[in-house]
Amino acid sequence: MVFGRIGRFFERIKTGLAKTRSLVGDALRSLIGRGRTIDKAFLEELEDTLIAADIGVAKTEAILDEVQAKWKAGEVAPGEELLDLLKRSLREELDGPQPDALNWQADGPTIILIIGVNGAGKTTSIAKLAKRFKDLGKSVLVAAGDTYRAAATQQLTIWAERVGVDIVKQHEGADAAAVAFDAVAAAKARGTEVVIIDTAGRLHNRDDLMRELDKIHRVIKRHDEASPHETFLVVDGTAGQNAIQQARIFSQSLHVSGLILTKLDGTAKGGSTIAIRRELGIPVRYIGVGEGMDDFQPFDADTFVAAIFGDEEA
Ligand SMILES: Nc1nc2c(ncn2[C@@H]2O[C@H](COP(=O)(O)OP(=O)(O)OP(=O)(O)O)[C@@H](O)[C@H]2O)c(=O)[nH]1
Ligand SMILES: [Mg+2]
Repeated sequence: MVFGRIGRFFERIKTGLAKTRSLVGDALRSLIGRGRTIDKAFLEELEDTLIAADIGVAKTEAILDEVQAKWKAGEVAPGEELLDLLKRSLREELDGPQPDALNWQADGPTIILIIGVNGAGKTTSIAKLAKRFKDLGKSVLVAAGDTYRAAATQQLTIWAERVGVDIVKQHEGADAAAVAFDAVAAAKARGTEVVIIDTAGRLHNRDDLMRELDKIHRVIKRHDEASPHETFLVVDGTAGQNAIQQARIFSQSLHVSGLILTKLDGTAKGGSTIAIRRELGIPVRYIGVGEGMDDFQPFDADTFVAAIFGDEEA
């Protein structure tokens, strides 16, 4: 049974990453698979292919250096061996905690704060996370901490109903920190195991936003000094360098424990996962591969690389 379930997950991630596979995996396979000699012309083509795959300039250079060094030392042969070297290098870059290995709390709720720029996919990812945790047998409560827009609370309410989890919310314009405080209080009273707090992606300016996040921190710490136990930064995986830049602002102001990369289904830019992970230095914890509540995957480097290259399950 368990294997069947994992198999379905793998099929889903393969489907979700289909566009990335044709740009990244297939391109690299067709360039390298022919077993061409590793000369200057080949390395230039490899560089172009890696850059086109959006894995970032830094990682591209690191790979080229490694390939050249290993080739000179006679440690790698063209063709399959080189392809394996490349996959290994990508897996190492993406490595992080085991899937779903969060900072789970044994007594009291595990509090997860979700942050990110507007439109990145925060609210949808909260629904998916709630579903994921529910499937893992945990009780979940979501907090409508984006009080900036009435529609934000409404959107989360609909998701909470669909997924079948509790929600704590207030009126538009309410104090987001008060919503977060009440949500944790409710979870403690009800014995709920996980609280996921939504936040606004946009306030009037960046200082407002950071002040609000700061305040949420302060009030939930009144419940539990160690909270939030996880802070996930949601990043639109299709937005390229711009997304990295915006994400960096958050990660400089707050401790971020993990990334959720969204919208990897509609794009060939899945390779940017590597660039984002490298540039922010934060492990990827989950990825979104569609708009539905099951279009979500705990991130695993081996599975991700296998899916990109169209390999059998890792
Ligand atoms: N294709 C695809 N669409 C996604 C994914 N995740 C989110 N979306 C879509 O992206 C849009 C924005 O998602 P939201 O969850 O509302 O984003 P948000 O960060 O909460 O936005 P604000 O609250 O406005 O800051 C919605 O139309 C979602 O359906 C994904 O993994 N794949
Ligand atoms: Mg939202």
